[in-house]
Amino acid sequence: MLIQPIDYFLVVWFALAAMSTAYVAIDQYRNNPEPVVMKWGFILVTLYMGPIGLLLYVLADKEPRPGEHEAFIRPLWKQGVGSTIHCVAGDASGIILAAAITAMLGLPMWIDLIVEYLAGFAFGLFIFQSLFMKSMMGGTYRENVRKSFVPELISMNFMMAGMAPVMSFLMMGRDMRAMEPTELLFWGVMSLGVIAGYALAFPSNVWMVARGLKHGLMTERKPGSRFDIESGRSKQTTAPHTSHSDDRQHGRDAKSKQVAEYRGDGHGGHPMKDGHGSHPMKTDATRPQIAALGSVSVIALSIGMIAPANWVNMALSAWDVGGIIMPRGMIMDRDTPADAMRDMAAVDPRLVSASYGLDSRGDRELSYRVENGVKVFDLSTSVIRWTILPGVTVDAYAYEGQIPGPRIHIRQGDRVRIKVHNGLPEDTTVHWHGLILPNEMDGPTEITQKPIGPGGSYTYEFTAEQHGTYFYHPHAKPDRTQALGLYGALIIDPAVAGDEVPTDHDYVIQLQEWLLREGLTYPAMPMDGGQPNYFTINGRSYPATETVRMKVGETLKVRFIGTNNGFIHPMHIHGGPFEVVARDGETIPASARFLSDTVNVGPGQRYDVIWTARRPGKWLIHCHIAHHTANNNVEVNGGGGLMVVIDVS
Ligand SMILES: [Cu+2]
Repeated sequence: MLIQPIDYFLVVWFALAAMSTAYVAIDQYRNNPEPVVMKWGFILVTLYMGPIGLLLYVLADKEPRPGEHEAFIRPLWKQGVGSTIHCVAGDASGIILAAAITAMLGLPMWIDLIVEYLAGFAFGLFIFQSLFMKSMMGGTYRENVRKSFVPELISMNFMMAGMAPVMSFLMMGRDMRAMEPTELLFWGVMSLGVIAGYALAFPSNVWMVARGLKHGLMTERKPGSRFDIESGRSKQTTAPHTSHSDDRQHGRDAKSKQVAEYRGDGHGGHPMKDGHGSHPMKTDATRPQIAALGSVSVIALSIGMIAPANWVNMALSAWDVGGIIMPRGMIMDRDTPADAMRDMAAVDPRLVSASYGLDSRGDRELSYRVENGVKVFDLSTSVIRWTILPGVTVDAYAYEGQIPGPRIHIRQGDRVRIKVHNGLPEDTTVHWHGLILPNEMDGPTEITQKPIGPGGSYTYEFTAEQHGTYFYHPHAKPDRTQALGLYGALIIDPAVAGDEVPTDHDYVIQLQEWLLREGLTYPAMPMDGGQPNYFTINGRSYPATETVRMKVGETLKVRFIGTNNGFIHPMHIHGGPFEVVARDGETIPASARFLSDTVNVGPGQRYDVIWTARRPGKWLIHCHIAHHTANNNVEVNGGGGLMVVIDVS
């Protein structure tokens, strides 16, 4: 599923890469006169580098017209391209294969890099470089491995110097889907890494080709093959030499002249008419030059492998954090643990099992059945998409598919049994906030009970001894899971009707903070990167909140519940003071009740207040932190977020 803009780009990229690769593969076999190992080099590199691989192929290697390959590939830069291609084909194949395997095995990033380097070097040396050399120069495989070792080492070092930091920073960046081989993003990062590695390895390859340390491109026209255009042509098709280094080199190689009309040491195509042409490759590079280049390559490699560890936690693996997306602005240090990252990660939109529009409201009374005098409730959790404003949805964790969760409305003295089923991708438990009950029914995970794992169940049973305004919420990672929507009201009517302060209307207000960015929902929390930008009352932001309708002279009981995690919300009602009649479920004795127009509702707190409609009109209930009455800083119809209108007629 495409959930980020980068995903759309990657679809385009890989479609182009597939077409480019198909073209190069077909053209190599139909039209291009070069050795098989080189054909495969370009095919693989085009697979990894997409349209860029295709560009390199047509600019540097593809025979423009029959018979021109030898002359076409002669320029030094093209020879450098060829040399880099067969390095990258081998190295990148090893690195990518190793990256996919280490990710699936859950090895930490720093071990991944070492395994990838070794695999890349082995692939490059034992397969591409040595086979290429052998097809070029003949001789034994072992001999060619020995001769290829130093040039391959230098090239591989630069290749990995480019590829390693790209992998480290992007795989361990905000969008850690890049760590999962099952995600398109993983392959996108690999492609970008190969491009960076290619760019870094190219200059050293040009030099090594120029100095006869590596071979670049060559032409192969096997007698009788479709590329055998030699018969009927004179020898000049096999390219005259142009550079002075050629002449110098040729003096030395005089003995092999009749075999190799053109040296393959860098500047030209090698005719290989018989398909077995071979000649010794001589280098004029000095040992100090090779040693100096080698040491620079080692430094580049060290920087590429080690420098990212200054910023990202290289001890983490794909098993730890693969697939998660972090909020912008979260401080992720080199020692930020995986748990901290998972705690703040976005809800995976692909886990959403149901979507609800503005026509669905939360806080609906939960129905029950009576079994042997016990009220039995079912309460299940799942991942849903919930609409908080027209066109604005959050991906939430919800009880019974609603935000807030369903209201559990019982009577003091009731025996209740609540069967909780966990449909979330992570642990949960339920805590019955403020209730006096048996310890094992209280909910704190690992303290009074084992967590309810994904797909698991747990049955809570207790007798409601108190009455008043309560609520329930998870006590397994509430930092994350309550912030994502797990909360619901628990309203207990008194056994004795006189214990209730009577009013004409009764309205429950459950507060919540949300962090919604770029189509992803993160658990809002008071820390860097976690600050909320949307706020809801009963699962809606103003102007999508409900309107309370009443008449002049009527009374309204507002039950504020701090179901949110992060802020103390100063809840204020316009149109005159209200009377605070209960706090945290406990009714305040008549003599101690007090008038106020604002109550600070902290997380977990409840206030029952009674407001009288003194005058007709529209009177507001709202939070007095002004930012909490805006929707992502936008005010619509006079506000947003934590606002409810009381319409008095
Ligand atoms: Cu507030």
